[in-house]
Amino acid sequence: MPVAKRETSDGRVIAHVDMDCFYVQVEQRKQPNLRGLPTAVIQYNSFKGGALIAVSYEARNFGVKRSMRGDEAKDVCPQIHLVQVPVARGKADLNSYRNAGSEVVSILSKKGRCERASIDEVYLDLTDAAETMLLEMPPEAREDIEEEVLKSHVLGLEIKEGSDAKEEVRKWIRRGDATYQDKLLACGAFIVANLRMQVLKDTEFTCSAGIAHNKMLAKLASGMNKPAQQTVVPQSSVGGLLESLPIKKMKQLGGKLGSSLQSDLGCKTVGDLLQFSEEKLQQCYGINTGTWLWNIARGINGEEVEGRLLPKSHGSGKTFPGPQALKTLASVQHWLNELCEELSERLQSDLNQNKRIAHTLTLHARAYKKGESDSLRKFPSKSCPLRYGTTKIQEDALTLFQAALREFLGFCNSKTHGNENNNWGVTSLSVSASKIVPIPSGTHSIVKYFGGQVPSSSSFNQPLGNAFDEAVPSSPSGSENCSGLISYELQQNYPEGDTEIKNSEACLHEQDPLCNLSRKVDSSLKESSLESPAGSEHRTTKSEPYRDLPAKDHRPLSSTPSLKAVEKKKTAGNNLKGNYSIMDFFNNYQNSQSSLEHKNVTNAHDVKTASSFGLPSTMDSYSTCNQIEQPAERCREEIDSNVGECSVPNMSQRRQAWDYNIDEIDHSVIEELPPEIQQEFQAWLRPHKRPNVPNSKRGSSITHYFLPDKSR
Ligand code: DCP
Repeated sequence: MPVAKRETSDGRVIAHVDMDCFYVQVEQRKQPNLRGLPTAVIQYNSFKGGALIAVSYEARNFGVKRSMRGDEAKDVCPQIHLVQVPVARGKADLNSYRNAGSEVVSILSKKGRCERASIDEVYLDLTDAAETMLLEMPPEAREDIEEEVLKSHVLGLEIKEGSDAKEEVRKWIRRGDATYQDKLLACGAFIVANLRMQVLKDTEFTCSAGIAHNKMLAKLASGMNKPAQQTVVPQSSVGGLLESLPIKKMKQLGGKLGSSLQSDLGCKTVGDLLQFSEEKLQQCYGINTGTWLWNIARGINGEEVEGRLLPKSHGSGKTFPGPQALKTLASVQHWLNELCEELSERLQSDLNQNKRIAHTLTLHARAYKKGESDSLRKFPSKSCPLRYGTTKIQEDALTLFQAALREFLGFCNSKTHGNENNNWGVTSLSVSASKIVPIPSGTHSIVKYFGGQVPSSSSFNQPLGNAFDEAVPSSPSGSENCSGLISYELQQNYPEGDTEIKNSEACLHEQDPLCNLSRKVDSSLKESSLESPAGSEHRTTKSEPYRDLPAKDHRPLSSTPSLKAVEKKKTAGNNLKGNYSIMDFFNNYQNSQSSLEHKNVTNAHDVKTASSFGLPSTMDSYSTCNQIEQPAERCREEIDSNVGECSVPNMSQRRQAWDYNIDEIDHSVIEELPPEIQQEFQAWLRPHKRPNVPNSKRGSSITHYFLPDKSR
């Protein structure tokens, strides 16, 4: 949902830089003989010559479009060069494109705050650099203006027939009566032109850019003059730009909201929105969206450029169109394994290179169910805490898929499942890792993960910093949380599959392992379904008694989307920061949990419900209870019988009391931690190590988390 943000009244210079036919340029750099020739990058699919995903401007001149297949492209442009996207694990390998994007980002980020918005686009806040330039060398004082600056397009600048466009731009840049904002934009034109030239010099890639006073306008402008050009949006031209801009062209209006504006309010262009009052738009679309619409009609957008050079999430996906749809659990598992392997590699390299860890694993899929009118209904996205290690990610992704499939199909014993084969087909699969946070550097990090109080003999007695918010894992909100780079990749960059796994067909009847597993997962879901707030998309399904569940399936699963719940959860957790995050962190690395743990572990829905009644959520209770020196069973009784016993106001007190014996820590659990944390952990443990501590001394609540897992 769009978020309305007030715009600062100070002048700003924001640029949106977008690479030109990016994958083609990357391939042309690999094969310089293709430069200047009509070229397209295709996915490796053999059907009608594969799908085009990037088309060079030379090929576009012949009428080649991205929507075409290779054969069609050859029809309209017989001399076109079709380059296949690199392939790994039977799917497109985008690493070379990602790395090329990173090269560009490292150049662009030198001049101001930089936000990597997708694999090939970046926002820059150049306000400071423009202000400095304005002070040191104002545009009107410039005699020599680089060609690249003069080639800028300035919206609203009238270029009379026969006049020299570059001369007009020079005049616009140097005019004495320019507003302060326009002077800043003129400086922005210099800075961006220089950056683009630098990118070309260092990477051999061309890019285009939009320069405006906010992100929305900069993004609109960057696509107006491509390739290798830049467009400036002076404040005075905003009205004219939006007046003729088709509603669907505006970011965030391409979907249902845009359609509703067209059909319900009769708006064809963004400018048409001007006739509606803010109140009217709020009545129709809610307070926030209404205000946002009122703002965009006037070109107002206060969104900040986030300083983010790394992706918000990682993902790996693949589509299986038409006859390639996956129809057996075995084939789904095969592809999930491939996707998870890739995801795991990327998580590992993010950890190694950037010292970041991801907290949430999400599975998205598209599927159909044969012979039913609702066969197009959405396959639910599912998420759970992310455990590092390829096998664990694979296991968890499969469990998520099974839970989602079960929900998608309805009850396991419904008639449709008797005919076990070909009742369903999966046309796309993806796994993503989100909620990525940096591991704080140095020894401080381990303290952060431990929620404040570390053993008194340790040298890490400092209280927790504010890193706990970061470490709080939460349920992602489906695609909303997979925004930015990864959402783009997942939604648009799927290669098409050409492999059909002919393997043992999955069975969906009562005896089927999937049925059993799904039931188990449903049971775990039921825990939260019962408490789901009204309106939640979470679907309650038939469930087995909770006590029958094997520990393995007791990890929390949450149905997406649940943004609001996550927000609530954050609020509810404000007083609980440290305690909350450490428990979540270690839960992620536990292979199994006891029934008690399951009972207490929750998902966002639980949190929302509990919080809304002013009670600590079950998760809060979970954290709280395990931080005090009490036997776990006693604590559980307290949760069950009197939530107030484990209530929020006591948190700080209890946090102080949290302590445990080093010897109680099961080292096999530590081995599952990210290497960085392991190292610190080991260093931290060494001085305390005392062999042969009798079991009877193991009394603290932390034991609950670190005891060896007997089920393994
Ligand atoms: N991409 C893809 N599948 C899509 C759309 C894009 O794999 N459906 C990839 C290939 C593109 C890259 O993402 O090169 C960037 O996408 P853009 O939409 O920015 O398009 P291009 O950079 O190719 O061209 P343009 O110059 O029009 O921006």
